[in-house]
Amino acid sequence: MKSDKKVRTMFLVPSLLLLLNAVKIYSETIINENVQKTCPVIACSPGLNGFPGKDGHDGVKGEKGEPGQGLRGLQGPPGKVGPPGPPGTPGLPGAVGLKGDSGQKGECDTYLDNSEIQALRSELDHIKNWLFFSLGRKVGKKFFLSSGERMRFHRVKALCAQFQANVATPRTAEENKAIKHVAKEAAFLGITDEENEGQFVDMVGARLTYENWNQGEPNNSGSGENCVMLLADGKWNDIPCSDSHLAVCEFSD
Ligand code: MMA
Ligand code: CA
Repeated sequence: MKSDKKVRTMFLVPSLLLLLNAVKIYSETIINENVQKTCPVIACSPGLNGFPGKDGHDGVKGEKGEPGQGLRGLQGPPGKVGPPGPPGTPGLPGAVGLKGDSGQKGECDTYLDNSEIQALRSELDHIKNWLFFSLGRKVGKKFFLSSGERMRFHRVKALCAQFQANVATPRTAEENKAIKHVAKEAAFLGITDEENEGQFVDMVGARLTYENWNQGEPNNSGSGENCVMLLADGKWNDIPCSDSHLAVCEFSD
């Protein structure tokens, strides 16, 4: 029995030593793991850390940094329209334009045919007749009209000329009668002897072919009488051109 016990002991002792060694290695491993898990500060620093201190004063502002390397953002929407600026200086005059097309000659003739023109002429004659009936008198192609105003001879000439007319100058007894009808009072005639005393002529200097002097006229009375007036009865008298009498003009078609 003693020998069995020896043999068993010879085998058991080394096994026990191996087992002890394994337990030792295992227990050290567990201890190291627990230390790292439960007390990292103690494991890394010799003492306990205090509470964090107060914030320090602001430092000096640093220099502007370099532009960032990031991608540029999208362009923003346009800003509001600003107030209008002051007006600019006037521009230079533009170039002269091209010459226009020549108008069509006689284009207006196409607007009225002959019958229409004839109708207008007829109406114009109609209106003239009304005028003569109420204000004037027509003899042949001549018609006489009075403005109803009295004025000196040179003004009568100017007034008639203004209407492309002439001072009333009777060439016949009929015309003389027509002028008497138009003139409700004494009127100047287009006859003078301003150029040659005693030589009465018309407004273009032509000798008279018809005369109707009152008895004893022309007498160049007083300081001189170079103009002629039509009396109420149709007779003529020479008078000063500076007198004022009715203006009667004669118009031709
Ligand atoms: C006025 C004057 C003359 C005219 C005589 C006629 C006195 O003068 O009208 O022109 O010849 O009368 O008596
Ligand atoms: Ca006279």
